[in-house]
Amino acid sequence: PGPERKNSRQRFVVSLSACLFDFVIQLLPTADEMAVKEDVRKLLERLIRTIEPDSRLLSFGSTANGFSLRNSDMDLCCLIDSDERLSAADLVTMLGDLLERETKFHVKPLPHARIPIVKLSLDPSPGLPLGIACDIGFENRLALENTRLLMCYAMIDPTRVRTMVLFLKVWSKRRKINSPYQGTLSSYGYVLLVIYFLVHVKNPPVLPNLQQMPPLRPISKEDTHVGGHNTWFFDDIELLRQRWGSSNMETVAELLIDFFRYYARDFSYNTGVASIRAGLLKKESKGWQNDLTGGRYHDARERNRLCIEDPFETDFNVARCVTKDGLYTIRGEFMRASRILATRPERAIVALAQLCE
Ligand code: 3AT
Ligand code: MG
Repeated sequence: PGPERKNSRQRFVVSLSACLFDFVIQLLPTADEMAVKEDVRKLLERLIRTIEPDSRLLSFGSTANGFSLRNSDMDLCCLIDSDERLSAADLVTMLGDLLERETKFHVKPLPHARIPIVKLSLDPSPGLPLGIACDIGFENRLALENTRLLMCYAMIDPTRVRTMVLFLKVWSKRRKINSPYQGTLSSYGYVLLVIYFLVHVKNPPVLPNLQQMPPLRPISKEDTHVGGHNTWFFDDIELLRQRWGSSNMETVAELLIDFFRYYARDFSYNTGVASIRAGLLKKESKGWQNDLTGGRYHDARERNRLCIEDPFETDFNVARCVTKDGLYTIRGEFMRASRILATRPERAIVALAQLCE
């Protein structure tokens, strides 16, 4: 490119980066909101302890990993530190009854779901203008660990990682491609796509692979396995910050532009599996080809259109809810975003508004 074009590109990415920071900051939860959520967690923990005295209620998902937007729902996990405990289904039923009696929450127990949960919500009120939505699950230790993994990734390079993730969450919600129940991808799935891109696609990488770094001291299998899954990763973030200086100096805008281009054009959707643990894998090697028919599920063919390996539950495709139409829409959105950013409108703020229209 001639020097003039190069200059105009430089100006655009600098101003787009500034706009991205401003945009995202406005969408962060307020201190008030965080305090209310913590109060709700404590209240619920107190109530649960009337059923299971040795239990703790922990937060996971976006409220705990640093990727929370204003008014995002609360994911809570109840851990019970005793050997004789009720089944998750029984707990869900009992807790549902208790909360219905004792609180103002709307309560919906789902004891027979794949992962039994109680769904709660509070209507908006003057002190809580947007209400609150919350899911309580039981013994979901893997979710606590994957939350901690994402949080560690966020802490290595908070500015670039958090800005990209938060922007993509807003974008995917506004563009209506963030509903696993309607055949598109969960927030968790988008976060994994971002980390995959920053660890395995960018060269030099923006983030190290925390699951493949050598441990500082010998580790035993008991310490690292949860329900048969290896959940070890390098989590000494202070040390990592001293040691890991990425030589990738791209701005958040450059990374975002490249992210959209990569998933619009280059990712091999038909054969590839995005794994933050192991890089690009083949569907074939995991038995995730989408032409596999038969089996227990009528919709087996639909389940592996988009493949994202869970970092710990490696036989689990995080994007299994994405349908053929859903993937078509998502890729269309990646292309649209890529196109808008390639035209470099005069003002970066216009590009952002257009992206999230
Ligand atoms: P929102 O702010 O709620 O949009 P989030 O970061 O809380 O985003 P999700 O609600 O999608 O993300 O997921 C919350 C946590 O639940 C993240 C992860 O620990 C677990 N989780 C969600 N979906 C899956 C999945 N498909 N496989 C394994 N764990 C999952
Ligand atoms: Mg959530």
